[in-house]
Amino acid sequence: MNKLLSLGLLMECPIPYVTVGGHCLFFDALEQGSWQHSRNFCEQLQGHLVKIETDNFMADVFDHIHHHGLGDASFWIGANDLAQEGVWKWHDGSNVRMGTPFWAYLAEKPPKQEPMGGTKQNCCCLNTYYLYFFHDYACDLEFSPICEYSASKSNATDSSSRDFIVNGLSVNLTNKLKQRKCYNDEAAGEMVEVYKVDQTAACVMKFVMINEVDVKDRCLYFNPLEKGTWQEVRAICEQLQGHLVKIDTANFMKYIVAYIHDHEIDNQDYWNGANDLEKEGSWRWHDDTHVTMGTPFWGYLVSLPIVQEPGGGTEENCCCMMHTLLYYFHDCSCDALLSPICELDDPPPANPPSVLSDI
Ligand SMILES: [Ca+2]
Ligand SMILES: [Ca+2]
Repeated sequence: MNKLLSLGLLMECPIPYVTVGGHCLFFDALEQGSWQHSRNFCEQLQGHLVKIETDNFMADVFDHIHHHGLGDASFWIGANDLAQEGVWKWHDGSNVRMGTPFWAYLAEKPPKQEPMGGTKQNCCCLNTYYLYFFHDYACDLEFSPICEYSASKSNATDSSSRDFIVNGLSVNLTNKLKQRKCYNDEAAGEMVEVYKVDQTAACVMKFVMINEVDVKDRCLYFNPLEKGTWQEVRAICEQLQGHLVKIDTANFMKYIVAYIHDHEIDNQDYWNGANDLEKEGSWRWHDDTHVTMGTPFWGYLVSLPIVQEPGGGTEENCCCMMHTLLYYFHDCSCDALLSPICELDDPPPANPPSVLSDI
């Protein structure tokens, strides 16, 4: 990164805003009011109710709430379906992303995900009770505002937030087929669509490459037909020169969950690489890096009060993604029989350097 860019990252926010994830935000836990009141409150501060368009930014917001002692407050954000029931929008008219890992859920059969309040609930709240996952509520309830400074987007240089292509997953099938380039012939025809793949990208065997602005060069292999214990499917991944997938960013998680739904392999449950086998409560990936805890990664059991996973102690040491729990992380017994999502150890670069250029 060059010097100017790194200076840009040190963007200063006008009082009372603070920098969170490259945005200028103001969390006012003392102010309470309806969604409309909160929106007006933000406008008086040259802002708007915060727009949380990426999962990575959602993780930053959650992190800020927890590290600044705001964990008892519930907050209004900008998302609403006031103009048209069921069509959730931000203040600037852009669409709100639905599903995992943004919205809260009820673990029912079949699983149900918020928003579920119909015309009675048209405003989106990050409720402490629901672990700050998105939830629709009646707009006249009283919560606190999270304001975002309206000019902060033009100053921010956080590429994960700014350059994220909201509809990147909804490229039409023709485009997907044109862009797909990362399977051998054997795999062609089965589970082989990708979202955006560089023409020069090449994963090996049955791996598919996710190559987005915010998630680069990740080669994945989903096999819903294979089932095994965590150890067994880990061995399968290792035979393929890979490991059980390391889901290290919330945006990456979003693409994985979207892939599972788009390919209709969403009646299956999957293992990822996270485990606390070595030391109880210390969740690690295959490379010994720490697993990020909390929202928006980890799910919860719907009980009173709602408690976030992992909660299984020494009985449950492997991380599962269950379709009935909308693919949020849960700890499971490592002996459960689930399917692998493998990731290639050394993916080829999407743009390999040409040795013949400029000669
Ligand atoms: Ca509604
Ligand atoms: Ca455990």
